[in-house]
Amino acid sequence: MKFLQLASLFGAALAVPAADLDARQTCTTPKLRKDWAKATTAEKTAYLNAAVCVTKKPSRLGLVNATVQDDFAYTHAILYNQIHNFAAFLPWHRYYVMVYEKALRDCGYTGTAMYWNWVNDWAAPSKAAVWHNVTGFGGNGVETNPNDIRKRVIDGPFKNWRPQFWHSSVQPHALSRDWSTAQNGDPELRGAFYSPTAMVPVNAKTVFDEFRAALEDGPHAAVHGGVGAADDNRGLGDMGFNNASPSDPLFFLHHTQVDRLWWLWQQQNPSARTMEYNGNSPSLPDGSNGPPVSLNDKLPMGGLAAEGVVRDYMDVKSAKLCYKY
Ligand SMILES: *[C@@H]1O[C@H](CO)[C@@H](O)[C@H](O)[C@H]1NC(C)=O
Ligand SMILES: *[C@@H]1O[C@H](CO)[C@@H](O)[C@H](O)[C@H]1NC(C)=O
Ligand SMILES: [Cu+2]
Repeated sequence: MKFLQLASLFGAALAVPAADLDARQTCTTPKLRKDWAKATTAEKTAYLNAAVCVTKKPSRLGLVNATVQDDFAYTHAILYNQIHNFAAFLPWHRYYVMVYEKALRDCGYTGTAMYWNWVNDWAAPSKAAVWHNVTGFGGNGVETNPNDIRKRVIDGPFKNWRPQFWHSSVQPHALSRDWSTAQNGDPELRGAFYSPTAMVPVNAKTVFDEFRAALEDGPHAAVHGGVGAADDNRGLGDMGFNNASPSDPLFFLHHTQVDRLWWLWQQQNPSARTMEYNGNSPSLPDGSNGPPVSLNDKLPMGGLAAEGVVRDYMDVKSAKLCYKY
């Protein structure tokens, strides 16, 4: 009798569909994401080896002449208007960085995503540890080809990496960076836009979507432009105003920092802010406001990974994320 009862309990448990089992998993040991500048040489080397591997593995999406790194750039470019300039910017990129972390693991990496804390480097961004030619991502680009005004990265582990995409079109080219120079007493790479002083009004926002807009339009955009768009906004580096900006592996250290800043904002009032999600969806074709966003909104991942739901990507300690800073 006892055995039968137990057996039927097990039977009931086994009958739960796999998706529900997944949702019930808990996060007991969140993995720490580290600051690149504070990681050991061995940790940086392990990350870079896996990141180079991602730029060499054949596309999983079946893109011609392309690699897994191109899959990331392509997916970001195709979904661009659905994942920027409104609330989904934060949870979508949180999920996306996690998908990249998984791609690094598929290349033998056992660590976690890392971040470039550009707030610490704002006064002299060109001296940041991330640009090191051996234990970093290489530095600024230089003009090497009179027929291509993009500036090629010629040092570091990605000097031979050739992204396939430029915006949404096939345009194979060498990885490029085009740093903004120091101007009017401000540091190079637009550092003044992500200094501790510049961060004060961003972090002081008290409504999720106002924080999202201030972070996205301010420091987030300044780092893209500072690394990839020189002084004339032409966007001649991959990280510049280019919706295939994930072609530059540095993109993921930038976005892990954006993610960390959101997490820090949530930590100012965790009970209210961890699940706070608001604002309007992108404008409708007739120009009117899109509908208000919801925690039940979908997060498309274009075949790179399963479609997600916003609710599962709000809390870094959720079952699907399970990390800490
Ligand atoms: C793929 O690469 C080959 C050889 O470089 C080239 O001839 C072909 O046009 C490329 N196809 C695409 C779609 O880029
Ligand atoms: C890295 O930069 C240093 C200093 O400029 C230089 O001496 C060294 O040769 C470079 N190493 C590589 C692998 O590019
Ligand atoms: Cu983006």
